[in-house]
Amino acid sequence: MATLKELSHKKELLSGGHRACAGCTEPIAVRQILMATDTPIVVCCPTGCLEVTTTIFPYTAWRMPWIHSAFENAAATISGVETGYKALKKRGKIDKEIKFIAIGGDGGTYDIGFQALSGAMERGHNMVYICLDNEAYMNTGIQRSSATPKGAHTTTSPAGKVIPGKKTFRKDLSACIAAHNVPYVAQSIPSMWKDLTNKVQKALAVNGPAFINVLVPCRLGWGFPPEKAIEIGREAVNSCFWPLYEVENGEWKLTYKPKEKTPVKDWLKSQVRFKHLFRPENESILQEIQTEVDHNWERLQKLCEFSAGVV
Ligand SMILES: Cc1ncc(C[n+]2csc(CCOP(=O)(O)OP(=O)(O)O)c2C)c(N)n1
Ligand code: SF4
Repeated sequence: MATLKELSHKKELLSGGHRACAGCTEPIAVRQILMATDTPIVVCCPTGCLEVTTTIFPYTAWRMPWIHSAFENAAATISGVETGYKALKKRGKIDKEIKFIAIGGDGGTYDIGFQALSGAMERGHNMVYICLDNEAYMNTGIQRSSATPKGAHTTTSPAGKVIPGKKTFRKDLSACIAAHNVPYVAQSIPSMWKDLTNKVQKALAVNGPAFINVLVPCRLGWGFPPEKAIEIGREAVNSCFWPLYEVENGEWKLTYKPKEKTPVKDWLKSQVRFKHLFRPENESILQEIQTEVDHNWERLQKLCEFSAGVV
């Protein structure tokens, strides 16, 4: 695996000068993703923060072939491109090794693009789908998605007299994709660059579909100072709210175990979207969130132990 020094010498495939907010972790994640390979890549992005901030007409920040597709069908678009590539290769019209990646937000992945993603995974395309999960529809003004955590304030789950933020827990999309029995599924975060670049390398190396769910702290929707973005991501991992693991050919493995599991309220406290949860009347919600995180963490560890014995 490449060292940080080696990676720093590589040409950046996403240029500066894009329009993401200061402190946004999406461009950081994308740089890490694109650094993980020397093979030429074609990327497809549905509508979302990454797309609107990197492709303001007539400019592009992508130093590579890049396709924009509708909000609902990035996985279908890239699987079509991959199929076209295979056909050209078969006819001897192309001999280059090329990799195909779709990168969507949680709205375009957990919700509206879910059918396209599920279909592409099931058909077995040689492609990687990466979700940049900032836990809401940020580009259109911070509306809740099925990835938004319970209790978060968004413009469509506003914390006030009627509701105390989002009422339901988040969807476990990584487990949904693992249930498609694809060769590689993982969760990662740009706060742990080595974890993310290793996982992208593995995902690109498998013959078949791979999926990586990347938590990307959003300074605007989450509400934190821009310089805290990487630290806040690390806290999500250390509290086990966002565990780092991979599912390789059916075997679940933790790729990072926090030395000390921190209370999830410390992570929640760092963000404006959870501010109301610290009022005395919302104490029980904090407890519910901690119970859910503990339960998911226990279950994940058991899955890892169990699958190591049977795969
Ligand atoms: C079918 C459809 N519905 C709604 C929209 C409007 N729209 C564009 S981007 C977006 C939200 C994107 O959210 P997400 O995928 O989470 O990406 P983020 O902006 O948070 O990075 C919405 C609702 C659209 N373009 N197409
Ligand atoms: S709204 Fe959030 S995800 Fe979108 S560019 Fe700004 S910080 Fe990044």
